[in-house]
Amino acid sequence: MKLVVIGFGQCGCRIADEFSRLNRRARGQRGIEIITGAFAVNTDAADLSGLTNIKSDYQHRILIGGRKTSGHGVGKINELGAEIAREDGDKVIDAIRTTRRFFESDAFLLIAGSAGGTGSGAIPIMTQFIKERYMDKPVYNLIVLPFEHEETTEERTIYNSAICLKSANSVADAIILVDNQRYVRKDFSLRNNLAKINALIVEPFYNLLCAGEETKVKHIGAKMLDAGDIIQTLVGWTVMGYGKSQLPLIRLPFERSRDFRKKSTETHKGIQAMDEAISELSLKCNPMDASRALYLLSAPAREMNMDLIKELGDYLRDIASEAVIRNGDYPRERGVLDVIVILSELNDVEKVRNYYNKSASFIATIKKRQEEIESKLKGIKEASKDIPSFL
Ligand SMILES: Nc1nc2c(ncn2[C@@H]2O[C@H](COP(=O)(O)OP(=O)(O)OP(=O)(O)O)[C@@H](O)[C@H]2O)c(=O)[nH]1
Ligand SMILES: [Mg+2]
Repeated sequence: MKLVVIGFGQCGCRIADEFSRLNRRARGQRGIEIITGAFAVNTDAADLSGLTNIKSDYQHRILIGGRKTSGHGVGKINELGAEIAREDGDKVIDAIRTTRRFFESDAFLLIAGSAGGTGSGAIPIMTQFIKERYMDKPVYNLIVLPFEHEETTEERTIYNSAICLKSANSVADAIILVDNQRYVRKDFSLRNNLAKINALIVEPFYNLLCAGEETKVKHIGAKMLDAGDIIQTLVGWTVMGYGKSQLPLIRLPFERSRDFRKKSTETHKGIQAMDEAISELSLKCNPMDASRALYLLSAPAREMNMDLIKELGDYLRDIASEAVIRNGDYPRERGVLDVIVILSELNDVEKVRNYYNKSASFIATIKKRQEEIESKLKGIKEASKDIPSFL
């Protein structure tokens, strides 16, 4: 599957930059293209300069809202981010038009953090713009939710996230939710290592996008997972998971592949990887709420067998029993077996619901505060009524 990737704001741009790196890896290691165009859109000029992989010309690193922000961002005011996107959105459309291999793209992936200003406001507006112009291609969002410490220290974090998610959900074909906090659960040092988190967010896309682009027979599985399967799976609220098991690099001659012990070890490793994918989903959710699901098993050809694929299917069927499940196998890497799981068309996401609930009370607080300020201002104005003025 080939994507046009567009990042908005600091978070979105850095992750889009990571996708650009992923494409270079696919080209170098596998001779495959998975990204037809990668763009970074921001109101902050310094952030755009800090990227490393996306081409550095003005049609790939796109500065918007220059007049309004003088290149310094919108300071978490996502209403301003949305307004700027409405005014400058054409710059992005013009840039997409220059993508040489645009016609080969299967879908758009727009990326942003929900808690900031630029990305949070721009992503729903640009999703709508792009959908109106390119009706034949799905437009997906990947939205990054804030760390817990951001939610507790800054009220605007939750409010921004709620507006961003509600707006995006009304226009995007699917929203892949990624919770920053999930990535620091096991390794707290990651809180300060966004680059590492970005690499982890993007990693599952490597095999997922490559699998359907292979042309060499030895890399085509018994059931090839292609763009059609992915497009059929991605609908509405979506989460992804990724798990990996190491395998011995070399098999000794006496470890015959028909040995029953070896076969049970393979199955065990496969289940272990899927277990990890499910427990490390990009956002905590209940798999029973998914109406669609997909899994892709990538492993050396000789480690894969139909039993293993079936076992993985049975496992997923048990935990996501309401879902239509698609699957694929991808004969590839030496020494590792990995499993990617997508749960989509989720009919409930607790975290999103909580953002909505908390924001509803926040809106009332803002209104009350605004009224208090206005009444105080009125008081001081009233008191100054008889004082002469130089102006
Ligand atoms: N995973 C990840 N999250 C990030 C990154 N940069 C920022 N964030 C998160 O994104 C949110 C803030 O959004 P930003 O992208 O910095 O904001 P922005 O869109 O640039 O908007 P303004 O700076 O307000 O104009 C916070 O929740 C951060 O934790 C990143 O590189 N990776
Ligand atoms: Mg910024």
